[in-house]
Amino acid sequence: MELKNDLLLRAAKGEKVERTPVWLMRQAGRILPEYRKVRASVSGFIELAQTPELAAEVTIQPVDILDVDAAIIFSDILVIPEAMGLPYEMVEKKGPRFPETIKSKADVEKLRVADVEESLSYVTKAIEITKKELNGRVPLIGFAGAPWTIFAYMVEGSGSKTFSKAKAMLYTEPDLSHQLLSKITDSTIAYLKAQIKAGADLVQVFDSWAGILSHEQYKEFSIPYLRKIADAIQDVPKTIFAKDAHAAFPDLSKLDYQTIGLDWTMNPIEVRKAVGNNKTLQGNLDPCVLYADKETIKRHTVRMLEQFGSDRHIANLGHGVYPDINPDHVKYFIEAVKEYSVK
Ligand code: 1CP
Repeated sequence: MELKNDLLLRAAKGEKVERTPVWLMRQAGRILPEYRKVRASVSGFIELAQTPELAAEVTIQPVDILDVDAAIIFSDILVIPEAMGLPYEMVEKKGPRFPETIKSKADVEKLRVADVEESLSYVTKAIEITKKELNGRVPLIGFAGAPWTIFAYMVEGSGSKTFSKAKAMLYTEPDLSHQLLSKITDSTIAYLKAQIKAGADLVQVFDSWAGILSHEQYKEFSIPYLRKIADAIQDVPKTIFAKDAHAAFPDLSKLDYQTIGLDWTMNPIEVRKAVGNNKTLQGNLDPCVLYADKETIKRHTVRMLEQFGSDRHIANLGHGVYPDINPDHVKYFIEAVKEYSVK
């Protein structure tokens, strides 16, 4: 199926684009009343994510309503631990929780490498339905968590400000940590390959907790696994988003990801110097700008576009959009990118 709008893919590959493509991290499942309506018709997030027709419906909502240049499949990074044998729950208003966590060698050995066909076919089905219903309007982004970020949830058992249990394991049990990271990596590679086979046009790896590791830890416990994933996936462009990983750009830029995501604390001009001209950069408006009025949103968006320049940029926020942001303000951002990035 020929894509009618392939701006995202061309920008990722470093090809010429008429204007900068734009999408938002967490664009599905947070801000739209249309999402909340679908969500209220099922028992919760997990049922929604596991019902391919509904997952496809909420994936497409931002394309219809916000007019973004890409869809991202509605799922969660935590489907991987579940497929490995460590199920999660979504606690209303609080987020994910693992009833069991990884504490010992026996726990790691009990885990399996995910059998994607058996455990994650609801995601690949949702991708197939979404691709069909999108009918080539925009590309579809597949995604997974980075091995370190998945490890953090599996050991900690929930979200955390410090992830101190997970970080402690890296210091006290480095060999066991590598063993767990390897299993997660193998699962992730199989999972991303299945997403691509089902129709994902680009994949993004979310290292949301990159920034809590020391530089040394990041080099030892995240970079090698990100490299293994990048080298194993060759059919579509790849994006790495490593939140708060300021010191990691020289290492990240050596990996085979065409696009590097920036959070809002990062300076696009400095990052461009650190990674060179062969990468596309994605980001990085502070999501909180979207609480402000239309003029303010426009001013900050234009400044962001100027900082990145007109080539090799995919406009986005510096992290996910917050649930209480007005969808109209999201539209102001998207419209501003479209209007002011035209060559
Ligand atoms: O629009 C989209 O992108 C929707 C699909 C999506 C994605 C890409 C969801 C649905 N989750 C994610 C990724 C995700 N999940 C990340 C990486 C991106 C990021 O940093 O934001 C992370 C860290 C998670 C883990 C997670 N899932 C959290 C954070 C927990 C913490 O540590 O604070 C939470 C709150 C969830 C729940 C979740 N995931 C997605 C939705 C719609 C929800 C809310 C659940 C509900 O509706 O009850």
